[in-house]
Amino acid sequence: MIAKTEEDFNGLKEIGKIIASIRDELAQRTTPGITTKELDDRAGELLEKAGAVSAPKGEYDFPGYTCISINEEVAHGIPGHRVIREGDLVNIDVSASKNGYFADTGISFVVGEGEAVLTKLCNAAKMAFEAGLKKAKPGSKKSRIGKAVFETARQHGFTVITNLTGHGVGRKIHEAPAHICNYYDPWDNEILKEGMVIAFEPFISTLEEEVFQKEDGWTYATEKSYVAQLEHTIILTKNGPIIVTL
Ligand code: M2C
Ligand code: CO
Ligand code: CO
Repeated sequence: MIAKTEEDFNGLKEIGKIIASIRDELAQRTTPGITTKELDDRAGELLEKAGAVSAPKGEYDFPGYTCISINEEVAHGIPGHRVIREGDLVNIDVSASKNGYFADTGISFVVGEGEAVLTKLCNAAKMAFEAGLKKAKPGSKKSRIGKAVFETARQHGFTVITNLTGHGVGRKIHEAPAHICNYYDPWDNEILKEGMVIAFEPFISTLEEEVFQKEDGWTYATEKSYVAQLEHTIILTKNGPIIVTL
């Protein structure tokens, strides 16, 4: 969407704040021995208390309030009986709506002491996010964001996932612009606009460049790589980006 009115800005900030605090509470509760379903149940309680509706459940009939992905799972992981272990790479992705406004946020992190490469991967996702954010300006080409993400991944010895992308958000969970790539697409001539609302979510990988969908019809996974994501909902303005999910 293009945010124009005070109501738009306030609506996006309200749902952004709600999902950011749910993301942070779930991340804090992610300790060895807890199941992904236990985390998701807590998200369900928190969403209800806040008067918000899970976007995956409400828009796509996803079997969970949030998407929780572990190790070889990259995104759209279904909360269930999988037990989280020390050293696991976990991604928690929370998206929801309130009063007709949608926001989307996600974070990857390592539980307790893990392999050094996993921590490095999560830090690279953060750096790719920051590099892309610098290019997220009204009047600039959308493709500059992906270029910055790709270059940052390479600088840190990693690659990017080419078949998962960021997207527009605001009045729907996924809306125009359809794709914010993790690499430079020379055919993408789209210009970012004042007030444009995007969910920017670089996916940085240790090796493979594509995810596949598992037989459950939801989970995106890799064969032999780890992938880290960092996602925030951002309103682009001439005075700089407003991150509503900080
Ligand atoms: O937009 C995402 O970040 C998720 C969508 C949840 S709806 C089941 N919030 C995303 C991540 C990866 C792939 C597609 N979409
Ligand atoms: Co998301
Ligand atoms: Co998203």
